[in-house]
Amino acid sequence: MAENDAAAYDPENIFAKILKGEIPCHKLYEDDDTLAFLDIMPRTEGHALVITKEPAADLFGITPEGLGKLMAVVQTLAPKIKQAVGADGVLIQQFNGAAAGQTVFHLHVHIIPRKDGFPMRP
Ligand code: D5M
Repeated sequence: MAENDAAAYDPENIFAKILKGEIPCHKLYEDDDTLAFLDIMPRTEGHALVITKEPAADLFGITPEGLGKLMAVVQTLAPKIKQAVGADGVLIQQFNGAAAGQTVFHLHVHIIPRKDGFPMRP
């Protein structure tokens, strides 16, 4: 974990339980450092999440190296998802803290494919 402004990490958060195999997910990709799966409340078709295996509550709880690995997976996976659902663009989104809209306090990045003329659910 990074030695900075990191928020406290709850090892029983929902994504930690997915990592432990205690609750299921629709897995898209996995490697030693990351797991990607479909969002259970998709804002568009193909809405996916990429999470770290390193226990970090948010962006500020991970090392630059770990963050690099996470974003490298986002960079590789996003175009594949975009192509799979026939999207025209892809929104990459990431929240830090409840005030910013974060609801699951385990670092994750949203991959949200967007189609021309199709609104995104809130
Ligand atoms: O959003 C957290 C996101 O995590 C939100 O889009 C729903 C999603 N979520 C919550 N529980 C699950 C499970 N069990 N599987 C898949 N997706 C899930 P944020 O606002 O970025 O914290």
